[in-house]
Amino acid sequence: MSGWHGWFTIEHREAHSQARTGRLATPHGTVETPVFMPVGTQAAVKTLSPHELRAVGAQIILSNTYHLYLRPGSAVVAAAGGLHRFMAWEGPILTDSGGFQVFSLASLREVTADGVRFRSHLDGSEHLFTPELSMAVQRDLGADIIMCFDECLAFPAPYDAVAASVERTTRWARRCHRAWREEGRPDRQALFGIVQGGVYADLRRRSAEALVELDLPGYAVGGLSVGEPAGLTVAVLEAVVPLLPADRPRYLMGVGTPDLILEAVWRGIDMMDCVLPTRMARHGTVFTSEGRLTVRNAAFARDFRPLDPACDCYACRHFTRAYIRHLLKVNETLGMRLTTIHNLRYLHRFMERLRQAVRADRLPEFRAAFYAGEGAALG
Ligand code: PRF
Ligand code: ZN
Repeated sequence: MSGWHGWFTIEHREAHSQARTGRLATPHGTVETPVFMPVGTQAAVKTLSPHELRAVGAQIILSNTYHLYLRPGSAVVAAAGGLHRFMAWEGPILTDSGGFQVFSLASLREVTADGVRFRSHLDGSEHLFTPELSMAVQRDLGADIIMCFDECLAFPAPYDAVAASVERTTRWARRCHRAWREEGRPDRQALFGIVQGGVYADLRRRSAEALVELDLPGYAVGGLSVGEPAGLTVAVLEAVVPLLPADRPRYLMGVGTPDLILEAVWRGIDMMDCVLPTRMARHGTVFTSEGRLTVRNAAFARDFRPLDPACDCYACRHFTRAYIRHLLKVNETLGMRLTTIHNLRYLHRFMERLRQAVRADRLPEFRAAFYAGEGAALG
């Protein structure tokens, strides 16, 4: 295989929707799509070891350029032999560009044509992030998939502000593309573009068309799940996906509830990530085949059933709701580890069931059964 051409192959197109199954071949193994990517912001999926991640069915994980640039610094990770070796995760990794995190975490931002000047949320030190720096840091981290440096505005944002932001994001994507081709590792790292444009159809189109012109290995839909109602998320997705090349992977950034995952896959999305399942778990809320359950609640003090009787995860095979509730109440870290293992296992099994439904041309049946049963209470 030469370069990224041929990284993605579509296996099956579902008969009643835009959904498809595929295989994404990376230098660290092949990923079956549609796929959910757990988030390991600081080079760790909070509370879990790589061995445990593997055991819940994780195929690829996401990490963050912004956080790793600030701590420990990309030079440390590069000296360790790259992010895979540093964290001892041998599977594929995707790094986000820092664009989104600079806008959501850093303070005193100043956006210029060149990039974003900001103060670290950790110690107040001043930094300038540019498309070229994001590409250099992501090259040194060595992820299999890297993302263009973009600007993501919160919802709602006025039309003129979004138009200017799309203009900037487009120019930054061209600079990322040049840096990746000339100073990066295009043979080992696939660069994905990120479509912005908020909820404005013409701006989404402008953004998508400019990125498609760059002929990138994959495309992400950014700027969603930033405060807009779920109906709008789905409407924008429906407008954007047809603008993207059918033979490239499509990644919806920051979406991770089972219902939105299902609606996104229905509309042709291949990859998703979200901190929600792991964050919810640490706060004591788990997905189950009967809906969401907050195991911290007093109602479970003497409930000696597993979190989800239908689940095959380590937590459900060995521990009761009452015990896990106790661990969470007394702040034993095992409690958060068990709920995290369970939620990730639940979502990876959900993705496996989705892929099976797509392959069998039974996505409408899967969707109807989901909303009649577990989906009614999952949200
Ligand atoms: N851009 C980047 N990362 C992101 C987003 C984005 O728009 C989102 C939007 N929900 C999540 N993560 N670079
Ligand atoms: Zn479980």
